[in-house]
Amino acid sequence: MRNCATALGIVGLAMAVGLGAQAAAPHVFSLTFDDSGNPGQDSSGNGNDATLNGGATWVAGGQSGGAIQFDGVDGYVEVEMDVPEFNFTMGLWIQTEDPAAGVYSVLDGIAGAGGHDRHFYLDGGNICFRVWQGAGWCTTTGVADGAWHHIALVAMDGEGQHAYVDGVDIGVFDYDHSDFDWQKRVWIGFSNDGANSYFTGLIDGVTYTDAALSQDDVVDELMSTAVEPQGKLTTTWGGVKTDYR
Ligand SMILES: [Ca+2]
Repeated sequence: MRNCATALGIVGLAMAVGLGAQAAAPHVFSLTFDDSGNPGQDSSGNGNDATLNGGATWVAGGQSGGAIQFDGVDGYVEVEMDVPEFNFTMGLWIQTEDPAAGVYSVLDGIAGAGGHDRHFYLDGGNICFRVWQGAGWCTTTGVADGAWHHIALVAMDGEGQHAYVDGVDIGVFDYDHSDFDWQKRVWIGFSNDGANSYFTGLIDGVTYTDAALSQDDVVDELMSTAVEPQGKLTTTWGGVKTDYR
């Protein structure tokens, strides 16, 4: 009986922890760009604030609240930190008409000097990814139509990569983690793998999460970071948004 009671206690504790954790995914950083006075503020609580560099400027009209506008020349947003190589999820909202833009990457030195990895980039308008030592891979999903699209990549140990656009599963790839463990910074609005390395357009709601999120979590925990009560998305995801902290 005593063992049974202990087991029940553990189950109860696990449920409590589970319930407590459901409100927010374990973001390494979460950038909403909503504060014009401090646009790089990390809202994850981890203090991994971003800096705006070159032709990257804050604008009021984002996917939700403010966003960052990138000039396609030398603009990028940087989070200078080490991020997980295993069981991670990267996500962000983009609005662009450049079919060959670099979008998001993890770098050693400035602009990828010394190594670069975990690329989001466009090729022929379609969203592509590369997690080293896996090869680059492209989906057949176009996102360079000038509309807002949410893009997420999940790397799950033993499973592989899953890509999502606007919450829809749009592709898988077998390499399940990154071997690039000497990186020092994350750049938003840039990828060495894009023919145009620097992004042209708007980016909002950027997350790096220390977990391989499910498709439901991508919708609940990533897309909602920037969803406001306006337009079509609210109708679709409004019930979910109220759970986000
Ligand atoms: Ca925003």
